Amino acid sequence: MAVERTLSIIKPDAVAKNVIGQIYARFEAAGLKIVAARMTHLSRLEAENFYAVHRQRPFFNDLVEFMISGPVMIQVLEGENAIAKNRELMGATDPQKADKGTIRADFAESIDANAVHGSDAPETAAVEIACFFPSLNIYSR
Ligand code: RTP
Ligand code: MG
Repeated sequence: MAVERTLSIIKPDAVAKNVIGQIYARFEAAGLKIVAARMTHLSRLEAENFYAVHRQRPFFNDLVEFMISGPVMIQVLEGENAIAKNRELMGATDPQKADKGTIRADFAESIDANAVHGSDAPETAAVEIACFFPSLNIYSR
């Protein structure tokens, strides 16, 4: 299986809950290595650009408001099958539907405040990583 990179964001609700370390421990236990990380408070423009694919959706404004409601922790995860593995650790978008033991089942409140983001495909992972991390700030093996 190929070694991949994926972009992960710990969203404002989970940062406010003080569970960054607990979420990082799950990445590490699953064999995903944190090869870049930075805490930031997204601007409205950054959040709008990041979720641009959802611009026409009815939840877009709420999503952007939520993503700029507090600081976020952004990281690049690296490992075998990292994109799917991270999505598996995250659980379903709606925490009510997320499998037991997933990040969203354990730390998220609602479909809006759902604790984490993870890239959904190699193409989006590449774009999202480039958006937040110049390659010289990624510390791979
Ligand atoms: P994310 O991009 O944040 O990792 O989440 P996802 O892939 O699981 O879900 P996606 O379809 O990409 O949606 C992005 C975020 O928009 C919010 N959402 N609300 N009210 C709704 O029906 C609805 N659908 C999506 C969620 O907060 C989701 O994480
Ligand atoms: Mg998504």
